[in-house]
Amino acid sequence: MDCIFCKIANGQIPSSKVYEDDKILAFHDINPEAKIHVLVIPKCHIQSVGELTEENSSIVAYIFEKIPAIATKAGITNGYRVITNCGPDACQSVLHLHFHILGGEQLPEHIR
Ligand code: DGP
Repeated sequence: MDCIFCKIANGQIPSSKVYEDDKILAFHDINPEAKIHVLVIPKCHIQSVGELTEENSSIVAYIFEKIPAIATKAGITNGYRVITNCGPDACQSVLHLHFHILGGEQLPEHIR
């Protein structure tokens, strides 16, 4: 499968890692939209929120359990925003489920 985030997850494409375990990877966004901008992905391929099912949705809870520690490890100390884009109208550009963590500065009310 020609998925850039699968390639990042399996090490074929390098990334600036913040956190990794057997299920998920967190790395700095190549095109940051805030002073600190980290992406968290499941290592298994799920296209988007729109592809979540009873069978695969536990990874989302797992990701959210890890997000506070990932944000701290990335250097975020004063709050952050978590965003996921799903589908064309949301401008999802990489079709592999991912959560943006944005922080490190006062964010505008609306971003992305
Ligand atoms: P979205 O628009 O929600 O699908 O966000 C995709 C994000 O992925 C976008 O902010 C840029 C980032 N991105 C795309 N390709 C790469 C890459 O090869 N490496 C890294 N670190 N980030 C990438």
